[in-house]
Amino acid sequence: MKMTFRWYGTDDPVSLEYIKQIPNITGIVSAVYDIPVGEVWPIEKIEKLKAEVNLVGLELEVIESVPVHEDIKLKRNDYQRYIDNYKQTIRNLAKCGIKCICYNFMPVFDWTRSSVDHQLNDGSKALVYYKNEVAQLDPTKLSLPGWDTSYSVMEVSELITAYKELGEEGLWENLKYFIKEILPVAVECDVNMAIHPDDPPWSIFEIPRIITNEKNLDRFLSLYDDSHHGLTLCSGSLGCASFNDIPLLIRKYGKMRRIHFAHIRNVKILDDGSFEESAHYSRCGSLDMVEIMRAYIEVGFEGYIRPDHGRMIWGETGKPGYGLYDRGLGAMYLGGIIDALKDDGDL
Ligand code: DNO
Repeated sequence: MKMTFRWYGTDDPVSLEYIKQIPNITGIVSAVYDIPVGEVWPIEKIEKLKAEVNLVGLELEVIESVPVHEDIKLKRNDYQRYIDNYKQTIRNLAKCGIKCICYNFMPVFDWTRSSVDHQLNDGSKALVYYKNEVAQLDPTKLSLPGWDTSYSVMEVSELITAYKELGEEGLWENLKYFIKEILPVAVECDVNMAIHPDDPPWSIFEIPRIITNEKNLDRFLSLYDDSHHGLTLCSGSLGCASFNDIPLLIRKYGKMRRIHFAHIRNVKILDDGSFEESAHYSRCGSLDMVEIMRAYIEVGFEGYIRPDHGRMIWGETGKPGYGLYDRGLGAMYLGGIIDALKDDGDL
């Protein structure tokens, strides 16, 4: 396993030099952020990002994310041009040494929470999803970090209507088309495509969501019979629904060599199915992190792993979920579990 850390580029308040000081991090996960969704990522920009990362002695082998344009997900308007662009971006990334691309197929909204700075009992601030509060939200007025904010209120309303009309099966059809188009390129370039599950893994605002549970992950993987077609197994996204058994999913898809990237974080599931993002430490949430790491080690996982969302602690401010301190604690906790479980103590 290679322990990595997400970095949002030069605008990120967390510096590469600080990330480098976390003892077990060997690589950075990042993206080119100044290209509009759907356009080709030029080689020069990817090379520049890579050079910045390499300068501090870290690797850049994973991209999170290359976003999928809504026209592709809806298979309308300019979708074929955007798919061709996506293929070219895969080729360009491969030329720069990228081995794994994370992406998602969530309509309109990426991850969704009711609050990104909810104060927990210990004074730290965390992202939370309270079902009753989400039910009150106006989806056209939402804006969270990581979301594509280039859409106007009108456009978001139109998109929501289009997805409701498309429905789940329509979304599956469009995903299938996209996968059949891009995977041959990924295979040829030897790049692993790792879809990120929907977060949370259930439909929100009556918009379909399909990368949600074991049955649908099976269906997704059956769309293309090649190991380059795989998953970002996100313990927090899938694990906030008690119907998902994370160690079981890791063992199953890990044995099949379909997990390429592991996002590891803990969540505390509340009685009504709401959840709070907690510290990585097992006792703070509902997931058994030791069992999760045991599953990865058992299947001989050799892909990339990263601590996922952290709380804001010690007065840190910044991008919700992506501060330095709590993710640093998470990386060390996960590293400690790995060392304790592995016979040879080797990452
Ligand atoms: C949230 C992240 C997601 C993820 C994308 C992948 O913090 O896990 O935004 O990067 O869904 O495409």
